Amino acid sequence: MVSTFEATPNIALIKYWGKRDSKLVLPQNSSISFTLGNSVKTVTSVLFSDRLKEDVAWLNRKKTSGEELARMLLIADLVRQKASISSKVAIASENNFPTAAGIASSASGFAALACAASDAAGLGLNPTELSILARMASGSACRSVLGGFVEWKKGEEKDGGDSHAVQIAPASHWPELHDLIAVAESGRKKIGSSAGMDRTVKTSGLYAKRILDLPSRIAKMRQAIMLRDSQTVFALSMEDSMNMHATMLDTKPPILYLNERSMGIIEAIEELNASEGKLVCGYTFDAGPNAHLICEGKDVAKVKKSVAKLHGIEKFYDCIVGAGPIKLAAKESLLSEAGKPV
Ligand code: 2P0
Repeated sequence: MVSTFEATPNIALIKYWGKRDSKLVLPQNSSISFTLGNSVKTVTSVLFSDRLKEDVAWLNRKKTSGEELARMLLIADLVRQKASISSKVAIASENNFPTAAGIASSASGFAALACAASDAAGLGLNPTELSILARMASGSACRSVLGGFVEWKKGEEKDGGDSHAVQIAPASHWPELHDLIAVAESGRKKIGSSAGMDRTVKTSGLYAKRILDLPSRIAKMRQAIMLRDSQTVFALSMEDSMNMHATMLDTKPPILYLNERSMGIIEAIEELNASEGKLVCGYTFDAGPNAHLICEGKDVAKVKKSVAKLHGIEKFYDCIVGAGPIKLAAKESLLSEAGKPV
């Protein structure tokens, strides 16, 4: 039977950038995010069937090969192992937003794939097991398996059994919070996150200080979220994003994800906050130039206006805090029962 799930990206307020174990995808530090709702999403269908002649996967209606296919099959293989099945797999996945452009398409993609594959194989995994499964393909995906406000606990165990996401608070805890994504460039990023973060861990002198500072920043962020203290959440988000991008610049050779449009957005938000006499918005950037503008619903129009006037802003996505992956009905499937794209 085909299983279809929808999952959404998440935006990290305290970032993951660096692994202590590349094979098991174990991070150097814990991270905190909220799962996005109401806008950007991935839909993924999975079928395990003895009638299929080969493993096959489509991403955005294009048949995948090489590394892209291998990464999707990594999840399928883990599921086959757990379920003790040897059937071939068909996977179809679609994003309604730019892929691999720093809007966390790998987070929503692998969260949806982990949910759909384990469901298609009848595994019935709990959220912790699903989070660990998604983590094996992409670190940030382990956070998108849960809704609301999420912490990925870095864990201590060698096998990664305690490195998974936990929910800090459900989406209903802070429904006024938005992530207004300003798309400054929708092309694929030049250097992938995995290669980029490995290079930062190896060559950035600033990185050790970041890792030292993170436990206290994480504790402060967790508390500020629980108190819905927007001033502290915005301030810490900007601080952590700038600190992560500083370690990227300090990487040899340097990694530059921000472009002149990103810089323009930073200036515009700094001016807006100064003119309001308080923080109405906190900006945060992932591995790409697109800005995530964290603000409350009442200020979205104001924030959008201050950024929309800048040259080259292609598009906005207005996201709220989302409830996490959902199983879709059979009529929403991207695959036929024969494993062909529909
Ligand atoms: C994050 N990013 O915490 C950080 C902020 C990008 C910058 O997680 O190598 O695609 O697959 O584990 O999860 C992007 O990295 O990397 C990411 P892998 P992933 O959201």
